[in-house]
Amino acid sequence: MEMFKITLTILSLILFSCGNKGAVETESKAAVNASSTTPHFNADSAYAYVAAQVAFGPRVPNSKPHQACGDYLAAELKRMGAELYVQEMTLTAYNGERLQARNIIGSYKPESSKRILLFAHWDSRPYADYDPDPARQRMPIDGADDGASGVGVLLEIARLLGENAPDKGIDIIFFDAEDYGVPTFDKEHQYVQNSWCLGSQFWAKKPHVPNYKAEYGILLDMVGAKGASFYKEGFSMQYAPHIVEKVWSTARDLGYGKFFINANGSYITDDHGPVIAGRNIPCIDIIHTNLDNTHGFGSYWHTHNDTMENINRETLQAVGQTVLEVIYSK
Ligand code: AHN
Ligand code: ZN
Repeated sequence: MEMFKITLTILSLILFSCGNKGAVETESKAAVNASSTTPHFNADSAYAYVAAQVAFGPRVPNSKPHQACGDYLAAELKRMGAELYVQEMTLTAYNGERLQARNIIGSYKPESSKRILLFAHWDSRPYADYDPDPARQRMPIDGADDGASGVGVLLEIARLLGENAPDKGIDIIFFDAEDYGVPTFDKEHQYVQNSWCLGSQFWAKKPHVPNYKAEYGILLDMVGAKGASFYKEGFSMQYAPHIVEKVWSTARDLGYGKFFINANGSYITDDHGPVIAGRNIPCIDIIHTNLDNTHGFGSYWHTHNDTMENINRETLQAVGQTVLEVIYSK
């Protein structure tokens, strides 16, 4: 025992006298400050979450892949330590069809009154109405970017929230039936209003928590394509210009200015609309647009080319790390 004590004393003497301890300590403190408390977004992990959704097949309401993918998303949020809410709904589509749908919600720090809402749609479009091949326009699409990318980024953020408790409440909502809007080939129903964003319209009228309120919301829609460009979307600038500035300047500071373009974009019908109008929550939409195309989106939009081949880790990284920095910073 005595021998052991002496050995320990000698050992600590050696340890404490080795090198310039003061300098080492200063250096490690600086490194901690520089990296702040924001966790590192793993783009490989996000990519795998996008691929996992696409592997179920098109997530069209009333289909087997939709049911299975919804179960998977709910189980993942739960596994990542979120408090889970599943809002089941029967929605009516533009053509009168009844859709069995679910909004899937994961909450971190549910007791906190200061909250941030992050959301994306998890369904995929039942049609490829912009596909160049007319014979395939009535078939559902993979929706790797249109749907799965936003959910994939948010699942990676959920994983990190489970490991690094945030200092404020965070809600992640996967809205259903965003992409069931009237297709261009259906001449009978072109007059139907509000055919997009059915799940978020339902939630805005009946949120998962009565009187739900958040400080602000961030929608991720088509955030995974190679070479994506995110312009400052019209409704975002109208209702949440301070959040747009915060997100775009954070992205620029992180070195992602080539994705987050410092210029205004068009007004887009999307899930942020019902959340802004129905809950009075300022929201922004991070969405890839491209004005070279008549419809204003990527050339693969609502076609059979919206596949995993188009998904790029660098884009997922830019969006995921930027959103993380915004929600972990003061
Ligand atoms: C319209 O084209 C009306 N809205 C685009 C919203 C959307 C569709 N996002 C993904 N798919
Ligand atoms: Zn779509």
